[in-house]
Amino acid sequence: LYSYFPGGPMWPPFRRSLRYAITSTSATSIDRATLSAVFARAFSRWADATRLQFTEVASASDADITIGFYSGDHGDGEAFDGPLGTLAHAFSPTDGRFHLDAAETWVVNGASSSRSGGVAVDLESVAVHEIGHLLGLGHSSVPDSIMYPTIRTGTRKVDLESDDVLGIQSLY
Ligand code: TQI
Ligand code: CA
Ligand code: ZN
Ligand code: ZN
Repeated sequence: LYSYFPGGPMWPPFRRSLRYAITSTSATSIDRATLSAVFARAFSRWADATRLQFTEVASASDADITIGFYSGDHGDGEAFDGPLGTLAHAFSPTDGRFHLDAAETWVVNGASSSRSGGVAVDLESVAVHEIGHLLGLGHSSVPDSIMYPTIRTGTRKVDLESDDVLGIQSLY
């Protein structure tokens, strides 16, 4: 079953249209247009299950949600750890920060972003999971759900399970 963060934080009911900005991409070799497309697809999975709408904006100052790639210690007390381990993290509502570990070998549509030969991590799968956290979902005990706390490396899992849909629909 799905879960929420302690206290059930959520985006308030009068905020059904959320804006996101992709703000820090210098630490990744994935090009900007590709990132826009991947995150747009990831947000649309959640938009399709709710009345929420997501729009990309250019500037962090206009955004509710900010997305960026960082290496190691990046100033929020949750340092990244190099390849594998922590892949990304997102804060609960209404913080809106979503950070990705630039040290991962991110894969988009089956194509790797680096030639390092590291273990491939599917960017869209991680994005769909982290957006669940941004919206207020915790982890689920259903193994096939997006919000299950582990994923096999190299796997692509981007479709919401009925458990994810029930969880987000009871919140929004
Ligand atoms: N990052 C953890 C995660 O997003 C960070 C985390 C641990 C966390 N406990 C939390 C975030 C509680 C919110 C609430 O779960 S991760 C996966 C999965 C990670 C893991 O890098 O380990 C995905 C990121 F589920 F596949 F294991 C994305 Cl999809
Ligand atoms: Ca890592
Ligand atoms: Zn961070
Ligand atoms: Zn998680």
